[in-house]
Order: sequence, then C-alpha cells, then structure tokens
Amino acid sequence: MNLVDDIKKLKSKKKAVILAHNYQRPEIQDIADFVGDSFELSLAAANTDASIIVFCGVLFMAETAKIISPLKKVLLPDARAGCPLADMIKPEDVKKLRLEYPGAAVVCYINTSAAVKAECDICCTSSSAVSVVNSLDSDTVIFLPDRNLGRYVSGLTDKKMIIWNGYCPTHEFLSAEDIKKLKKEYPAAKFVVHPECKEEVIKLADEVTSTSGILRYAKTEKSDTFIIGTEEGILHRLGIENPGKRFIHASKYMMCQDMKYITLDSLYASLDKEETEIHIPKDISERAGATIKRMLAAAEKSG
Ligand code: CIZ
Repeated sequence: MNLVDDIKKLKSKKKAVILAHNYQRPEIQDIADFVGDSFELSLAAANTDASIIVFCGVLFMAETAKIISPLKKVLLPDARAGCPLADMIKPEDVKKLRLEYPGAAVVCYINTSAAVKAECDICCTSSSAVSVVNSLDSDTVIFLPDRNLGRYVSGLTDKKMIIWNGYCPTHEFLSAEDIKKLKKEYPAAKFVVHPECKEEVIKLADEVTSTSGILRYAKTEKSDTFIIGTEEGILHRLGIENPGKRFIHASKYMMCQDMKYITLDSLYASLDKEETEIHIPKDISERAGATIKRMLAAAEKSG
C-alpha cells in the first residue's frame, strides 16, 4: 500500500472531498477531486454532497469555503498555511478607512480573512475585480489589500480608487528585468501574468488574468510557448492540459511556501484526525457571506 491509496481509501470511507488550489504541489493536485482557483473551489465545495471538505490551499480559501457551506466540516491540512497578503490588513484597518473616506464603497479581494470580509461591502476575485468596481454606485472605492491588483483596476475604471498598500510576496518577486531577459530568449513566447504582479511587469504582458484565466488563455491562444508570471504550482496543470505546448516559469522565486506546507502526509493526517477544522463565529460568517453574495450578484448582473 502507498500513501496515495491510503488517502483514497480514507476519503471514500469518510465520504470526504479533496479540493486543491492551482498553486498546490503536483501530487496534491493529482489526488484532488477538483483543482481550481479559490472561488471555483468554494463553489465546488457548495455543490458537493460530501460532508467533509479537505481544502488544500491557504486559510482564507478554506474560510471562504466554510462561509459558503457553513454546515459542512472544512479541514485545512496544515494550520500554518496562511496568506501573507491577507495578513497585511486587519478589520480595524477597514473601520479606520471607512471613517477617513465616508461614503466610499469598500471592495476586498478574496485574499482577505473572514473578519476583514465582514467589514467590507463587496468581495472580488482577480478575474472579477474590474467588473465589481465598475458595478458600484459610489464614485470613490476603497480597494484592499493588494496594491498591484488595485493599481491594475484603477487603469480600467473612472472611479477614484483608495488602494491599500499590501502585496503578495510571491508575485512581488518578479521584475521587468526577468521578463525582458526571457523575452529575448523566447521571442515568440506569449507572456501571461497575474495582476498581483508589479505594474512594470504587467506593462510587458500579452495577457493579464487570474489563474483560471491563465489556464484558459494557454488552451485557446495559438502560440506554442508561454512565459508564466504566477506561482509555480500552476505549471503542473498547464502541462497536463496542453500537451505539446511549452511553459516557461517567469522566475524560480515565485514559489509560495504557505501553499507548499500541504503534503501527502499532512493530507492523510488531516483526513484521519479531521484536523484542522475551520470555525468562524456566526456573526462574522454571516456578514462575510453577504460581502461574497454581493460579488455573485454583481457577476450575474454583468453577465
Ligand atoms: O483566487 C485565487 O485562487 C487566487 C488567489 C488567485 C487566482 O487568480 O486564482
């Protein structure tokens, strides 16, 4: 017997479902029932009959799944798997911003804690950020916590944007110099980048999009070589879904340690002991849920 078989057995015995983010280790993606971005995974969690969801991702993602499916048991296999970007803003910061900019709408990126989401008006993902901001009645928008995504959105809206100064350390690593070098080496390659990257990098891109957008772009774009500007985990799925195409990772430093805490060992232990269970106080869960539901309503409206 090996660990993969043991996990599969335990999963079916406990009627659990395993969800893995696009940035997870290859072996975790391979054993998962669904692989996707945080929002796709939360929807998968809501649509499953399984009563136990093992969320192989980071804390804010597991929290989002729990908010959407409060009656299900949501497990995060390694309690250390956090998000430095999400940790760059606290609920008190949002309260202060509201006092400073009365009347401004508050938009939070999905990379925020449940407690921060509870203080905001509407949530967004990297793929819905522009349409969410443009859907608001208010002329002034507070956008948090990612400064790079905020700056990117500000170029595609007439709203006055107040942008929190947070950033994802993994995406911040990538420089324009790295890309210029790679473009020289692979002149025919398309460069596709995540909007959490710096402005100087985004300016060089052929396409700026979320992880699910990167996966779609690689499938539909005619080119056979791509430079990928996001966390390395996505290269596994890109390779599987696009035989014959070549994917060059933009920087070996774009590796999220938090995502990599989850291993086959910690996944097995999590299923076995049913740890670490996500608990969110009812009041926070309800208010954060309303923030997420407003994003869904905005997406439905914009088609
Ligand atoms: O929402 C996600 O999963 C994140 C953090 C990034 C993305 O673009 O998918």
